[in-house]
Amino acid sequence: MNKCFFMALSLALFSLNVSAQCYTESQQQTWLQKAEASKPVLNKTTHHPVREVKIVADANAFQGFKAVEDGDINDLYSKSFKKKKEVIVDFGKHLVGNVSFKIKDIGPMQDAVLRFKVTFGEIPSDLGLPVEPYTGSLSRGWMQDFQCDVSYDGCYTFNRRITARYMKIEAVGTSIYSDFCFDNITFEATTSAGKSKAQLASTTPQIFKDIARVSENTLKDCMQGVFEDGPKRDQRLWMGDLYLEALANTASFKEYNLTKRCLYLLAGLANPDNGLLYSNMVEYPKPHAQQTFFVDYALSYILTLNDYLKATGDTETARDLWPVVKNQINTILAKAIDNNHLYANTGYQYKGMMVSIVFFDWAPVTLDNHAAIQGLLAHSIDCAYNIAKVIGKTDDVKAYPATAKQLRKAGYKAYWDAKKQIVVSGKERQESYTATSWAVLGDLIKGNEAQKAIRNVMQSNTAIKPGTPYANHFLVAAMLHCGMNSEAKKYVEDYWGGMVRLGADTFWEYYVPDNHLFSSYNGYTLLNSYCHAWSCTPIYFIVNYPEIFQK
Ligand code: RAM
Repeated sequence: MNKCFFMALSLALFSLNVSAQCYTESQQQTWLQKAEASKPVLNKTTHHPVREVKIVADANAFQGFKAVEDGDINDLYSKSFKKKKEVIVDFGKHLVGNVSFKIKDIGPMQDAVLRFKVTFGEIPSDLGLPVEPYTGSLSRGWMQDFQCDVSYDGCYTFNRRITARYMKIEAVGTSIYSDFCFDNITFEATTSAGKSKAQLASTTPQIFKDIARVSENTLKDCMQGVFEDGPKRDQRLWMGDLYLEALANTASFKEYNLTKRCLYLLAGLANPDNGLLYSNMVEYPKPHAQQTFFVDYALSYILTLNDYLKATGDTETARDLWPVVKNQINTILAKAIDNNHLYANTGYQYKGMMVSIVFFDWAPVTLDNHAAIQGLLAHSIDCAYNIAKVIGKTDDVKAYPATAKQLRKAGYKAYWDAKKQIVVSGKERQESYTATSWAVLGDLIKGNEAQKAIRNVMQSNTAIKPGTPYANHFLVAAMLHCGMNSEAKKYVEDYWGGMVRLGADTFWEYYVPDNHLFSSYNGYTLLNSYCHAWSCTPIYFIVNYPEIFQK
């Protein structure tokens, strides 16, 4: 399913007749100033290639390619590159930052501008799969392939941030009068993460130690000026990704200021008229939002704030952002809940105010999200009420507990097929892992029935499986929520462990075990990001459930 088509299908239209402003300009300016005050200083480390490799086809490797050691890396700094013409270097790990190289004359003298083609790869197949013909649904600009012209000073610095482990250099324009080798190739990596505070018990099985390490690497490389979704692509803050990053951060680096910054940025950029949060924002040249509204992402903001508040006790921030919390819930309740207490995402007129999407996953088949949003909404109301309790605002939201109860009752009635013991969503009674995960997490179904629902959907041959690690996270969370501890452990081991076994040193945006080339960008795999925020959460499970994952 391609992403644009999926988006078109899942569009629901919110129309909001708003009379007064929800936030004043000065309030939002203050939030943006607080975000600025929490801006992290990026830590820098310098790296050089550790080995030379070649990329070879291998049907057993992820996406059909692997990197194999080749040649002597030291030759790069002493022997003719004019003769060698091409090299692939490996920096030894996934890095994000600034790359430069310098060449050194070994011929009579450099007498011309030299031209190179340089291509970066996060994983071996980035350098194995063909870039052209380009059929991706997002900008061709995301591809990290460059033409580099090196003038007489011999130096070249890439003018944008690079995300890679591998670098392929081809000499495409050399001079008959000169020869050269490399003086240096340098990757100055950045992250706003410090040292992880996570300490795993010595009894932790090796596979979970490995999964924890790869989770932390993923999160670390996504932690820049904001919690980015993917440092290669889209290089921005998405609210759904933020929730999972914040959870993983609480379990590891504990850089709470970054979470705080992101919460304030999103609030500062929210739609002042209707109070709703936009789904994502870009930091540069100055913070600005992409003006789309994802209902589930807006709710996950509340989950993020609740987790942040629990972890830090920072009631000042929670008080500041309380109006944002209330506005998300009150607006969604007012605009999208029908008389039967069910979330109904049809029947709203589009009046140019806002386009709303209920996202949940880039699944290979279009998802019906009625059951999932019903569960998430009930859960978000609980989280909002919890925030209200901590900051003394329950008077504002007295009706929330009763509302959550009604939503659960209605959700149970509509989406629990008691006969088949399975969760069904929407008019077509679609069965999916994601609908089930959220029906469980939102307590639409509980206890034994919740366990049955998960087991049954996983045994179904027709139920829609998750497309992303994001949706897989909530499946594991649902298992843990209803006491399926050994199944949760096995799932993390098989799914994230599957990526580790395929050589991942950071976790990927997509991992569909039976279709490694899956991509929602018009099937154009090279657009996928291989260090992706929403994939980083096993560290959260491993740290928070030591009795399950550390024994
Ligand atoms: C993609 C990114 C991002 C996600 C959105 C919905 O663009 O993968 O992580 O949040 O989709």
